[in-house]
Amino acid sequence: STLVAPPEDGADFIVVANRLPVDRDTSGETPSWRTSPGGLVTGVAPVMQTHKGAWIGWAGVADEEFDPFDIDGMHLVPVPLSSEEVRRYYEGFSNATLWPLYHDVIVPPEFHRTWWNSYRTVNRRFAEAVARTASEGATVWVHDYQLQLVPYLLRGMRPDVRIGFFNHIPFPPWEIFAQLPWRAQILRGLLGADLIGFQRPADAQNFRRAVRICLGLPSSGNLVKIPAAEDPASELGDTTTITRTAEASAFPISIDTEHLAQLARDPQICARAKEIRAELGNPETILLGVDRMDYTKGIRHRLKAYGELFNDGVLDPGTVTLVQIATPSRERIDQYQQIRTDVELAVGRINGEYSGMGHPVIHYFHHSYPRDEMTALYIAADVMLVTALRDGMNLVAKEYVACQTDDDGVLVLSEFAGAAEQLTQAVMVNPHDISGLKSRIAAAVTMDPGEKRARMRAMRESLAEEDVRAWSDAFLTRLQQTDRAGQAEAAAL
Ligand code: ADQ
Repeated sequence: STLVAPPEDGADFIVVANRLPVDRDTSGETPSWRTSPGGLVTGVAPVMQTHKGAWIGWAGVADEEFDPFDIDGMHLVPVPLSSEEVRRYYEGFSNATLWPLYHDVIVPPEFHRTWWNSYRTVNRRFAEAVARTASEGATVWVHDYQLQLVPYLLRGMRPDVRIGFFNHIPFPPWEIFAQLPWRAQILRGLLGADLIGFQRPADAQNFRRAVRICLGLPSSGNLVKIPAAEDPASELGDTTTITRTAEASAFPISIDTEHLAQLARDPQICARAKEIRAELGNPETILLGVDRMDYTKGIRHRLKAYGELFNDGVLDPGTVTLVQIATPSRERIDQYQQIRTDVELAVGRINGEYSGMGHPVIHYFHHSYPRDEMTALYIAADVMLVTALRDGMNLVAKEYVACQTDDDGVLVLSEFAGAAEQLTQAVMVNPHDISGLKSRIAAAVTMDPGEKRARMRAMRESLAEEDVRAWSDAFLTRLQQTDRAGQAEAAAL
């Protein structure tokens, strides 16, 4: 790569993510931007405000270029994508190659060289945008699987900046990752960072092991030793001269716990929760599922277990109902059309078989809701079902817990969600084990109030400490230390 000179008036803290935290609103006379406050915004907002911050990402509109702009105290730098790049880089390589590969190949990943080429092109464009925006010695935090080459490319252009990377999804075991034709390039891409963060220690371990096997680079503890020669043509670089180290370790992401708890105490939202219960016919038990419509979330397994419980006479259709919300997601990808069809078929069958007049056993919604309504649903629900087959973290599980301010609710949680490592008092399930899933759901429905309270209180207490600010603080503090530690380590070798 060619070196890029730091700009005069650059930003000293930069977040890089596939998407900017805004949506284009074209409903009015002149198009405008609407902020879409996600978890990441909350986590990095304090740093953005105390530094000269910038956020670099795609604005969500293909084939259009936008100038940088400011909104809600954030400086946003849009990176353009053509509609062909959206198909190849985003829907293709990111979501039909990497996403299934990194989630235990639940569906077969597709490998296409055209998609890979587009991924490289777009990653380079992102890296260039950062290189042009970052002040001398700036801190850059790159997010997620869409941008795994950015750390390496950016380091080539701007060796002066500190680079952190956080992977929001799992990192697969070598035995699965090895399928990827461009595995070495992806690992090198990530190793361009000083600190590579993962959701679970096991993900970090998988990454370091892949680096050892594929690139022949040794690690000690969480530190990977990086040799001088980073020869992109060879799978075994020169491991003799080590110039720096990169740390790969776990930083489990969290939520804005206090804000959610506040919403959950808001009288209007509590009234809405009561109203939801009434609208559902005041059943004895409300179960809730909230997911993006994605094959990783285990919605089919959940529905199968739930339906069988009526057939077995364990659940009574007159007193129990499930609210299943599945947010539309990645709808142009075949496998996402398939999962939607499968889920809708299952919902139809179960309702057809067990519902009474005016009492469906499943209320199914395929759209998204404002935060207030989501909170009311969390409060209204007696049992939350999180049955992901594989999930980096799963914030829904944490959000549900944060909203149970009266400690009255049960979380059924997949052991394959990263959240299982923090929410250890949940009712744990292996979603592949339908019999086990059924007995856990039944146990959750009939759990006695004392046990519910004890479990929920323990989980809420841990979330009060480990919120999304604590997460970003921990990562960014480590990033500052790692660089120095890395230099010292390298010098000592
Ligand atoms: P996701 O796969 O999107 O995130 P998750 O962590 O559950 O999964 O986050 C979903 C978010 O969307 C939650 O905040 C939830 O409240 C919200 N949401 C879901 N359905 C909604 C609806 N119908 N209306 C409104 N809001 C809705 C990826 C990884 C996860 C990881 C996160 C963060 O796959 O494993 O936890 O990133 O790192």
